Amino acid sequence: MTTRQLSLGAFDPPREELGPGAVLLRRFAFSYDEERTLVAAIDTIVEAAPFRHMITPGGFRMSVAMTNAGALGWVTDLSGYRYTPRDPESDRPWPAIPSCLLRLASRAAKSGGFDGFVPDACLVNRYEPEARMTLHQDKNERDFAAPIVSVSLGIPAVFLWGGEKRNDTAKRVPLAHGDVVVWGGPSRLRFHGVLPLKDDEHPLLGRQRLNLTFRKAG
Ligand code: MD3
Ligand code: FE
Repeated sequence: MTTRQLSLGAFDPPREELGPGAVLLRRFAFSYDEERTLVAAIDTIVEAAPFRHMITPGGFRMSVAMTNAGALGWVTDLSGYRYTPRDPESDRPWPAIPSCLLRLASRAAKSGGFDGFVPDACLVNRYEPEARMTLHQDKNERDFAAPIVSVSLGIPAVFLWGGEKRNDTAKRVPLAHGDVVVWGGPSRLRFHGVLPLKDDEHPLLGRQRLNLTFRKAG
């Protein structure tokens, strides 16, 4: 038996380095929990804070529907992008991040080289066929030293992995059900987006893609 085989623990996820500080862990989401457990946890968030299409500062309705969990939630409206402690639709605090999702995020961060990651915000994105996210940077968070951990579920998407400037050429990275990416270090402020979703059907989630992003926002 080789040293590598002997060193295998409960699992040793295949990892793809996308760039400095950015690590793709294929199917990592199901290493500790069954997919149904994770989907049920997302359902508890959506029951307390339903998906909604937010309006950009420029007045456009986002094709991606969103909600949040955690002490802070990301919102946009005509007055701008920001994090808020309450859901503006209900004026109640955002639901707590379910513990299985918190554990998933910190285990993934650790696997990507970021020990001690405790997110205070979980943005949940829902893409139906044709929904997209144009190239942008995530810079409403207070501390760029913390990574962002993303979890993809449901039908596949093509992720656009750009550079430090909007016009830098973007690499296309297919993301599938259960894939987790840790975006930290020099990759934290790179431009990124998602191409319009192709119509497809997932056995558990139907005709949609859910993406969770765990952040340290405050
Ligand atoms: C790279 N979401 O919610 S997740 C977003 O698939 C967002 O829904 C996309 O971009 C989605 O802001 C992409 C991957 C991701 C998230 C944050 C990043 C990649 C990132 C922050 C910095 C660099
Ligand atoms: Fe983003």
